[in-house]
Amino acid sequence: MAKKRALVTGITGQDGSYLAELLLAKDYEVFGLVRRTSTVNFERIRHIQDQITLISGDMLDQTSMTRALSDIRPQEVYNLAAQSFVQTSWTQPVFTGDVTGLGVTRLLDAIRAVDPTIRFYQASSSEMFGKVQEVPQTESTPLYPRSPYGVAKVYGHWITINYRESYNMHCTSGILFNHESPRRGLEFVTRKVTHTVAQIKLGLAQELRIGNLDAQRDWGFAGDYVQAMWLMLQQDTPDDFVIATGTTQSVQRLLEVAFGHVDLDWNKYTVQDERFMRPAEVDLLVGDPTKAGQKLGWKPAVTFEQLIQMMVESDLKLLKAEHGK
Ligand code: NAP
Ligand code: G4F
Repeated sequence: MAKKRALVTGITGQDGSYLAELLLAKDYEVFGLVRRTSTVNFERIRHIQDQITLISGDMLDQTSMTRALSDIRPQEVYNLAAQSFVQTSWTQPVFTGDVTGLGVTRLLDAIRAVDPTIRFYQASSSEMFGKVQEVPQTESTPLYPRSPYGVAKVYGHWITINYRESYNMHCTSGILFNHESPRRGLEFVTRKVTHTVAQIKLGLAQELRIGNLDAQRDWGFAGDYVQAMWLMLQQDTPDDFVIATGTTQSVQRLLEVAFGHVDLDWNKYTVQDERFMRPAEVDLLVGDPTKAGQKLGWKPAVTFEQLIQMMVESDLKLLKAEHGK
């Protein structure tokens, strides 16, 4: 039997790399849409690069998507591409709206034109809940985004539902809460903390400059969350699903666990810095993954403490290799 084909946008990102590994393990032919950059940034997929096919394309360029879909003829498309850093969305609001919001419509419309039977996954975000209207947040919690990124994701979420309802397409939206890993970008708070903690432990840095310590997030492991993405596209009926751990931790708790893992006192090394405060904050995110548990049989395996310890260990290893320690 011919292998199933999947196209992943954002394959060079954190989730794209874990999802590509999962799909390969499930014997898919995996294709990734990658944008042109002046330097190659394939670090996260280098270990599987000979097993996947990369296609040139951009979320700003619908022609490139139509061409990719016509050439590949995938059965499944996972849209993970986005300008995904919330802080940057205040300095680049129009660009964020174009890539993270309108980009979804470009891709959906390319699918509609090439093959409307393709199953589509949209990477929606808990950031859409923003100023939360209820705790915990479920699939039916009203949305109240608090950043240009959150607003763009609301657009992407609703256009996914709209294509499902207008054209009867298999369009599914995963509302994923924060998920992290050793492959997380260095600008996000978990990785910034674990990387700096490892630097301090090895004598390569003296302090950690940080923003709001009171913000609370529902943090899970990216490796667990990509399994939910795949499970969603195996359902007969497209739907929306919240993917979360159901527990929440503060940024201060993150510091305690990360510094504590290497026997350091976070208080001695941490400096609050206005530059990392946001014009509008999302104070408390905690998701209710009951529906995903019941319908997908999904549940997270890695705890918050295990996740942060895994990330600190990985950063220690990385830095020791880089600095010959
Ligand atoms: P990430 O590491 O920032 O990866 C983003 C990916 O999008 C990268 O591969 C990037 O390519 C690609 N991309 C950006 N602009 C593009 C463009 N114009 N055309 C084509 N590709 C473009 O993000 P992530 O953490 O893996 O998240 C994956 C998706 O889930 C994103 O949509 C994010 O918004 C969403 N999400 C993430 C979380 C989370 O906690 N991680 C939670 C909810 C939702 P380059 O390598 O070239 O930059
Ligand atoms: O790690 P963060 O930058 O992630 P944020 O804003 O929650 O967004 C991530 O998760 C979303 C899901 O809800 C995704 F959709 C999105 O793409 C991205 O993956 O910040 C987390 C919290 C914020 O409240 C921020 O104010 O940490 C607080 N924080 C405190 N000090 C900091 C810092 N965040 C960063 N990045 N850097 C700091 O120094």
